Amino acid sequence: MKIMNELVDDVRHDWTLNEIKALFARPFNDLLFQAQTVHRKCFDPNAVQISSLLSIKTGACPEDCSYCPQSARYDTDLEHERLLPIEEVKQAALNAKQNGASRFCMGAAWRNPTEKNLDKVIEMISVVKDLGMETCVTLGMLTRQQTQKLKSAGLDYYNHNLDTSPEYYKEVITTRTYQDRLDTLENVRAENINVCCGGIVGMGESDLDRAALLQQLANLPQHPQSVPINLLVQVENTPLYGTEVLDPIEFVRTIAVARIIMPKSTVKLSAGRTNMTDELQALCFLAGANSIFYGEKLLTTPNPAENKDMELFDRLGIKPNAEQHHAASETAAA
Ligand code: SAM
Ligand code: DTB
Ligand code: SF4
Repeated sequence: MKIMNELVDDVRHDWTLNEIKALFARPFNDLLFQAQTVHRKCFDPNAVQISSLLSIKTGACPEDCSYCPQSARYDTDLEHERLLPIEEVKQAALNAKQNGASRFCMGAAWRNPTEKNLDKVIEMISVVKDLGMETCVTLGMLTRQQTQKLKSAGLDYYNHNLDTSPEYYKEVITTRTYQDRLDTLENVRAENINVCCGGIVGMGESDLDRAALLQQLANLPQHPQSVPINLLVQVENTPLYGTEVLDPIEFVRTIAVARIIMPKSTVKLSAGRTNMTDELQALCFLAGANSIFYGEKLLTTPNPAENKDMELFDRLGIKPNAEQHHAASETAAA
């Protein structure tokens, strides 16, 4: 019981920017040791959860997110697709399951779903659940009525990212506000759906912006159960194409600080892995990342091949999808 209480006490929602900056500023070895110590207290250090992604509606998005190849405003050579037929989704989920994924995440290039489209997505959720997989969707902004519907459909996770700090946000997106995102997250939490919420680094933000993003995430009323840390995938003709590439050591520091300040959350090493060496990914796992997107494609951009990831896991002695939590997790109530 004592251990449980100590772990519960570790979950703080009052992190100051100075505390977070001080973590970032620690000598690298000290920071990694601290992150790995926290990680071992809450998780099996050798278990990594794997999710597969499918874009169920691609491109022609009305938003202007300057990192995103799916915005209608940028000429990115993407083939636009209408909402995929349910059979195609089922087949993709089945393949993902056979390849070893435990969660299937479906993404749509919408500002928000219409009721008609939401009903179609709900059918998809139920087909994927019937295959025995966990479900996650990312569909843009949601009302409370819509999160209610998704909860009734048995959705496990909703992905909605804060993307960056409140200050840098307006440099990246102008068509919806930071508060819009916080409101959607509130609607998801209110229905006890697990929240998957993180951001993107390497968008030209400052050190302070990365610290402020993590502060926002850690000071939400509940830590997101899953925290994706994406490294910008630079796509030609998007405004952020050509941005100076982030120092990989800074990337590892970002993972480590996320692990320390959100000790019971799964930290997901997300987009950008095709530009990372095996050694850099190994450092990310050492820093506390314990989830990845798996399969040759993210939504529209490439991701490492399945056999390459399995080979790396094998070399590192990582067990895909093994039971992760040592203690009661912060998972949303069923
Ligand atoms: N349209 C919905 C939305 O934005 O909420 C859902 C899909 S959107 C593509 C999901 C997330 O993917 C974004 O919030 C962003 O964090 C991430 N993302 C998009 N393009 C990316 C890129 N080029 N590199 C890294 N992450 C990216
Ligand atoms: C998240 O944080 N990263 C994933 C998932 N959630 C939906 C998406 C990454 C997208 C990378 C660009 C692309 O493939 O289009
Ligand atoms: Fe649209 Fe989502 Fe891409 Fe923004 S991130 S342009 S909302 S698909």
